[in-house]
Amino acid sequence: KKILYSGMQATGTLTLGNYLGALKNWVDLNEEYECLYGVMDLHSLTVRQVPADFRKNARSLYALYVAAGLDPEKNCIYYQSHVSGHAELSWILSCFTYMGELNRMTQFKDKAAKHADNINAGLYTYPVLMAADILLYQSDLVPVGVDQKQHLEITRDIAQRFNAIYGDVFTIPEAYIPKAGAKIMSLQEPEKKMSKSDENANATIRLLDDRDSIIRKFKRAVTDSDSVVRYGEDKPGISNLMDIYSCVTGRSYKEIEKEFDGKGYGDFKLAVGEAVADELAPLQKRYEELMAEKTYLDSMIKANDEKAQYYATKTLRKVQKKVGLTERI
Ligand code: AQP
Repeated sequence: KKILYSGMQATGTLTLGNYLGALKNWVDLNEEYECLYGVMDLHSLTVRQVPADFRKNARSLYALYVAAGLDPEKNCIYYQSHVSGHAELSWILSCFTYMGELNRMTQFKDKAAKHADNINAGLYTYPVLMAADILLYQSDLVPVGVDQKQHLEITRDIAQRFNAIYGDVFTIPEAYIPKAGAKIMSLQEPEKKMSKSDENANATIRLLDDRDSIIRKFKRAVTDSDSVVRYGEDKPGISNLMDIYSCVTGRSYKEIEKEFDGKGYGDFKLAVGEAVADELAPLQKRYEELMAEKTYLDSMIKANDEKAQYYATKTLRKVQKKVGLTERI
């Protein structure tokens, strides 16, 4: 089987964007691949975290992966920080990455603008750590939202550069970007992507929001002064809601336009809210069960950390040898 790798940062409760852009597709691709999913806690440190909240978010993220349908007995779901190879490979790869390349990363520019008081070196070298995550497991496929496309490209460039010098050390990974849901936008500012760290509660749907909040947030979603449910660049708010509705119900834009022909935005928003709440209900129930029962997750974390460590060490030793670091006796 080919290898699939992906992960998310533990920077807050996941949003519907994280779910439709990434997590839902992970579940769909699950059978076809040998899958590894990381709780990317080292990446999360690029933004200042409150330690106790951070630990809770990491655990909650792990439980959400499982609640969404990823079986930790079949998939390697582990904590990035528990496998030292990520940081070690990241250092070596940073010596094969040019400043000019990193300077072109749009996510760095966005995040630097957002966190102007803490533009740290980790934020800058974030794509190198991400390359290490992926290359460490010889991954073939990396399902991500469209915002991560550039990071996948730099990962491929670094791997190809390394392979050109040392032979076929790394598998060159492909990005998997879903056709629908790759970029879910904020409900309050539909020109901006929906983001975990958005402070405006009405802008994001969190996977753990209750049914009433979900419906209320959709009711308050910013749209336009028109009243026709139609997909188009001139209608970013409605188009975003259509995108969400389409992902959740499997209906095409055309079918949605027909369904709401002659009806107002109120009916449409309510339908989207209800469809999303229905989609998330089973996940939320499973999540509560998992969080209440401590030992199951603990044992899965332990077993999978060890598994990830085993794969990672294999690649890391090979890389160390290739670059000429002295082997351990
Ligand atoms: N709005 C989105 N639409 C579709 N996909 C999205 N992703 C993120 N936002 C959207 C995808 O979710 C995965 C996890 O992302 P991450 O945790 O690595 O961080 P991120 O991309 O920076 O996501 P956030 O939610 O915006 O987090 P913060 O606020 O902490 O920066 C990725 O596959 C991403 O593409």
